[in-house]
Amino acid sequence: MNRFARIITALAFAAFAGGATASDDYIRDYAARVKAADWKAMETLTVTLDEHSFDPSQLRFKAGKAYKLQLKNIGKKDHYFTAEKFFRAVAWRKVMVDKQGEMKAPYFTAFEPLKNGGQIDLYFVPVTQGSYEVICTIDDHKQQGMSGTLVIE
Ligand SMILES: [Cu+2]
Repeated sequence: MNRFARIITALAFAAFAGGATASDDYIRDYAARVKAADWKAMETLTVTLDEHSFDPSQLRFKAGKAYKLQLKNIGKKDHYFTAEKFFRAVAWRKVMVDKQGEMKAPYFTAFEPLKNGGQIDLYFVPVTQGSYEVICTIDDHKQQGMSGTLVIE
């Protein structure tokens, strides 16, 4: 192999190695998984955001089951519910702000229910088993206690 071919081979390998990984993947067949789930048996869970906590801070989900996760901010400050890896491990049906609208996308990164009662409802089917971190990314809120764990089993 001449020097040029060796460089090309190295570049091709680097491109392959730098391709999709678990951390930047998402549930590509989400529409089929959402359709297959039993939405009549949907379970509703609520997380309350406040200064400076998620309550509860640990949630467990069963893969394949339909969920509505309500995020309610009862605090005096805005807060984030950021769980990038978890949000790529579930099949999204929709995200809803009651009487305001619905959003649909293959995956999301973060949600910010606004202070003094803001609420966002997430509809999804958990897929990839694992333990995922959720944090509030505003200022030092994570250090003050706004972190939690979302488990898919
Ligand atoms: Cu916060």
